Amino acid sequence: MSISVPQYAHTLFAQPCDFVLAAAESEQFPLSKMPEIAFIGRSNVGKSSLINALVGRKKLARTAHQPGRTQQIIFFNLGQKLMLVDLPGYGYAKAPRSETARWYELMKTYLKMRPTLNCVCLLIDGRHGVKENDQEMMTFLDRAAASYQIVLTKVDKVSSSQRDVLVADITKILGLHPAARPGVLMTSAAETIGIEDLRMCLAAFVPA
Ligand SMILES: Nc1nc2c(ncn2[C@@H]2O[C@H](COP(=O)(O)OP(=O)(O)OP(=O)(O)O)[C@@H](O)[C@H]2O)c(=O)[nH]1
Ligand SMILES: [Mg+2]
Repeated sequence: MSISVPQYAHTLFAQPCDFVLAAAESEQFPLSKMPEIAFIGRSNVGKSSLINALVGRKKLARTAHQPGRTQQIIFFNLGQKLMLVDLPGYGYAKAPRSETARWYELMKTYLKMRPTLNCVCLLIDGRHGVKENDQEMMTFLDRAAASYQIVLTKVDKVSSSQRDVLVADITKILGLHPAARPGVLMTSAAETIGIEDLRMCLAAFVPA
């Protein structure tokens, strides 16, 4: 008997999800054959919170009130089927320059050389829209030929008319970026909005 896509996605993300390791250098990236999804975006955009919401755990990925908390690349194994990767946030003005340069290099190495990377979720804070450094990241991902999905976060703080404007603006920008997947997903980790849709989008990378 076949199961529906929503059921498959729900079951996939209900599997146990375990911390694998936190890598500060590319030599530490784990060997893996699982399809991999990375979460990237400005500092404080809600990457760790979104990973927690996807796997239904409150404290798997560490979240923080202070921006710039995730400073390493953190790997999580979802039921031996999918690797979820929490990348350090970019654009935190108060981070020391030397550290920022190091994180950027690590992130760029990861994005360029990870053969199992199937999709990058590029998170955009729904309250702020696309910033210059988000556009730079899109251009970087285009050049690295890394396919990416735009995911709006914190939409619980955004009115429905603001959401419409944001989606229209982003759709225009996406036309300029060849590696961007079409469409914009709207999510709120705080109020569990759009989480099932994101699960379905990501489950498509996992063979049934
Ligand atoms: N209102 C609202 N707040 C959220 C949501 N998701 C995350 N936050 C808050 O935003 C802040 C940052 O969340 P994180 O998940 O730590 O963000 P991050 O992108 O992992 O941050 P760094 O690792 O520091 O780059 C925390 O205070 C969260 O509680 C959401 O859906 N709605
Ligand atoms: Mg984080």
